[in-house]
Amino acid sequence: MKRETEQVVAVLLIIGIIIAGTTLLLIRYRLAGITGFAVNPNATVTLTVQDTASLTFLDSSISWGTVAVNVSKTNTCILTTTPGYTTDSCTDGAGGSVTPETSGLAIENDGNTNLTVTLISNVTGSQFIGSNAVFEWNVTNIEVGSCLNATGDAVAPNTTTFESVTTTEKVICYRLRYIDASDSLNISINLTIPYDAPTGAKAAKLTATGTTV
Ligand SMILES: [Ca+2]
Ligand SMILES: [Ca+2]
Repeated sequence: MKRETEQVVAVLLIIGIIIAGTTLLLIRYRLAGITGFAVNPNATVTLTVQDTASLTFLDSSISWGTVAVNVSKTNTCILTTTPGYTTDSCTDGAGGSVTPETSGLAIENDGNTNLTVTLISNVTGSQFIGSNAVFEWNVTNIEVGSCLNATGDAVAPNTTTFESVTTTEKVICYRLRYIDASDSLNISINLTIPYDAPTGAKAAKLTATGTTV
């Protein structure tokens, strides 16, 4: 009897160990499964796009060639917005002959930020051509909506009529947009060359500057 009892105990122990082992395996399995569901993996990709302020001249020159002044003591008036020369801006009649220049200068915001654009000339009219010369610029949008005002409304650039160039920086557009469909300005030039202007080659340099706004 005693032996039988011992065998029973031994069997019970073995069963107990198996159950315990099975339980441990189940717990371990469940824990592994729970861990897999609980983790909620996230990934992030971050970067910062740098502002690039860039302004370029699409059309960077006006060349009128050789201008023959009028011998009848009238001024020669030339304008980039019309082919050849025009008498529209002259107060005393037609002038001489000039090589046609059908377009003015053109600038474009080719960066990725809006720009406040200023324009400056290195010379005045009299320094460029001679006494009593007129040297004027006029800035207009090439593409609709290119220029915005300080509060973000679409506006014409700041020189809506011809006005004398300045040798100090003049703001011509508070916000020239960078969006390609609306990012360009035209600079027309109007010159009046007195009949008695000193002869020789003449050159003026205009500088446009864009500042991130
Ligand atoms: Ca652009
Ligand atoms: Ca454009």
